[in-house]
Amino acid sequence: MKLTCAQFKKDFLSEIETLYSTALNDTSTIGQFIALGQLVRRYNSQSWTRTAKLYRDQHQKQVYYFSIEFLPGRLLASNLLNLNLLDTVKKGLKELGLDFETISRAEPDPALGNGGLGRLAACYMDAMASLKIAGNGNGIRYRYGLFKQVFMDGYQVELPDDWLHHGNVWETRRDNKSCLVQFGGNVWLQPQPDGSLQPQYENTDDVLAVPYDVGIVGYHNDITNTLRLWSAELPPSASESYSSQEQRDRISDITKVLYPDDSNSAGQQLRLRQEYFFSSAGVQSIVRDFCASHHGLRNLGKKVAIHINDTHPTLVIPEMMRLLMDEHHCTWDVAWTLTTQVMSYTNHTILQEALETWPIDMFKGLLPRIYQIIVEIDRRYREQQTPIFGKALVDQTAPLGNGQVRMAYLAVIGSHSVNGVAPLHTELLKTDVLRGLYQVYPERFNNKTNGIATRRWVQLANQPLAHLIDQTIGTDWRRQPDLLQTLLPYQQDDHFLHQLGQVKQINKQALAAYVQRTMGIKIRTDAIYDVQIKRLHAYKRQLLHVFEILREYFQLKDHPQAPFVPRVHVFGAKAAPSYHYAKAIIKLINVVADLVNQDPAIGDRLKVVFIPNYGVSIAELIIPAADVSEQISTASKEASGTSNMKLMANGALSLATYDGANIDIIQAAGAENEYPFGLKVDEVYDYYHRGNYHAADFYQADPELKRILDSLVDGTIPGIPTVGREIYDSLLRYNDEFFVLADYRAYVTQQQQISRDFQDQPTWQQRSLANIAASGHFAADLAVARYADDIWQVPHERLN
Ligand code: Z16
Repeated sequence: MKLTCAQFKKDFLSEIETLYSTALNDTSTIGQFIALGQLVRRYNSQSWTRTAKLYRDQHQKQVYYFSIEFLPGRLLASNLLNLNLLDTVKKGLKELGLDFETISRAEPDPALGNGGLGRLAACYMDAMASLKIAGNGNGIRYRYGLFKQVFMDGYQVELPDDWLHHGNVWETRRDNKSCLVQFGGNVWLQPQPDGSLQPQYENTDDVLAVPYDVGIVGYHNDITNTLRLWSAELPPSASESYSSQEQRDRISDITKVLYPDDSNSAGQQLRLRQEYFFSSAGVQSIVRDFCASHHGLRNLGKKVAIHINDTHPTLVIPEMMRLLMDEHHCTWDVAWTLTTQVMSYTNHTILQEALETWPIDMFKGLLPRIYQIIVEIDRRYREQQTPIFGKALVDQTAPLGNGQVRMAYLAVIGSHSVNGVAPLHTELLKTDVLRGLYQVYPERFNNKTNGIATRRWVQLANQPLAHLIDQTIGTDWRRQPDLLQTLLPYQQDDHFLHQLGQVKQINKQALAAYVQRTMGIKIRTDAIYDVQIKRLHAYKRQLLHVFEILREYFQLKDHPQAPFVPRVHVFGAKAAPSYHYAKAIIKLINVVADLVNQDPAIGDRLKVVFIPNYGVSIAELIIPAADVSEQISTASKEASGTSNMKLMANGALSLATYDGANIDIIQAAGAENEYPFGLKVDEVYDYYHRGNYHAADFYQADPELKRILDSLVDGTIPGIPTVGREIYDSLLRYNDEFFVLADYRAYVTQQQQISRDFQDQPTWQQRSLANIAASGHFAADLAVARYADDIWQVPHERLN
């Protein structure tokens, strides 16, 4: 939009006056943020109204992205960027004596997700708006986001994330769009005069679902889509019957807090309540809007696409069946055809412990009518498929089995599409986790490699780099990230490579200042910044990285005079509060950090910084400063990864196993520009099948590795008698489930190569550039365009 600096200043001062009835210099930073946020909302409000009208007038097919997590990050700067107001606002604030970055940091970072899955949903919301897709998010407005992490004595301690303390400037509560969601009670089918059966309910727990809508601004295109987050409340009419505090709490508990489990299913009844709550409210409001727009229900599949992000929203399938049959009197067959036309499902993991199943006993008590419908889905599936595929395969793939509701199977059976998030992952779905269903429905399976919002992760997070790119190839890459590949010829331009190095320096200085200010650790900016940022999980193998740190530490202790290329190891990671082993690794990293950082013999050559409370905002600070991107999961375990893409786009070289999207990154940028290593999926699977992995052999055969393992238990690393022993035992007594020892030597070999290569800065910058130039492949806009073409079948704007 168009706005002069003078007008902005006037508007801002008037907003301050309206809100606070005082002078600007008498307001707090959070107060200034809120005023600025309100103003930005006002600037954009007509766009939001117009967008809704545009989609209505054009009868556009609507996409609804259902996700139990959305991790949008702070919205002030990204909204301003997308509205093309960022420079005007920065300038105007400066003229008023204010600093945009300071105000921006006052915005709470909504941590309504655990990690990759929630962040992916947010990147896709941004991409849908930027592609003019009628895209809607549907999720939960958690009162408390993912816990705030602090370290006490090196242990993780979790504190509540009170992100709504000052309210949320970006949301609009829409009472008139509320829905009732029913839990529990008894249900029976009452025969009707026309012979149909109508369910009757008694003693249900009714919950009011109130939506809070957030505008999602498209990039320079006057589009504002909607992210709808539901909050659970007491139904007004029922106030008297919910007299006890306990009953009130049971309702508000539904949306009180995000479950902090990443790639793991907690299996709690409250989680199932959350899942049905936002699935039901979302589907109800879709069907309500659809009927209001005068489309006959038989057109549902032409006008609506519902995407199921991981299994958490799978109950949209039986919920849609329920609405179509019980409220709109469709036959089963009509309802089923419509439902499967509308639904599509993304799988994000092959880890067994992450695949959701619910005990039938719990399920049918909480959701009796939904359970009846699943029983019928199961019965028909068996009836139809047994003659073709035989009883064994059908037993193994039916929605009900072993006393459980199997959510992934239900999702595949009730959708027309199921996709994995990287080529390897999709292959493993077909051959391993969903092998049986792949036999039944081969045409449903497809791959959609993940993508990232280049706008947030380069344009906003790395403005020095963005400006250098602008000066070099012009600004079109900001709309079309694949144009980044036109940077590649500058590999031969010494001046450009020098500037690229300077950009990295600036970003390292910013990170170093943060680390100094918040942790009191001084880090040099000429060191290699070796970064591993992701959830703490055994399969992600932060432990392997710790072993490298210990190797470097012993090297410096043994050979203090030998040349050593300075390194800073940067970690960011939260552990699920109930994940004992992950917490042990956190303690180990912190203890090793202290040991190394305090040792005068080490000086500033080696530093370890474990930045607490990793999240989107801290990622925006770390990623632009990274030289090395650690992507070292056990092959087959990381479905895709997305920090690998963000780090690549910011010029880091990947030190990576052949897992998830690492494979595609290595392919896109060229193996000569990365550090691939380690077991391939086939080798990992061979070990499984032959049962011939013996971790102790690697320990015995490699004295350096033996010394590192022994240091966990022999007092070399002080203060970890229990934790050290637990980790040691996981490797030697319990045979190293994730093949850390098998990959140790290959990993270290690449680390040593990195230290040599980094000293040749021009060559290093050439390779950094190769990564930046190839990163356009992984733009969310491209990924979402493929979802739009292949799965949702909705039009989208071309990417130019
Ligand atoms: C999650 O973040 C992911 C998978 C999952 O089952 C649950 C959660 Cl909360 C991650 C994958 O681990 C990661 O590899 C992938 O890049 C990401 O989802 C987005 O697809």
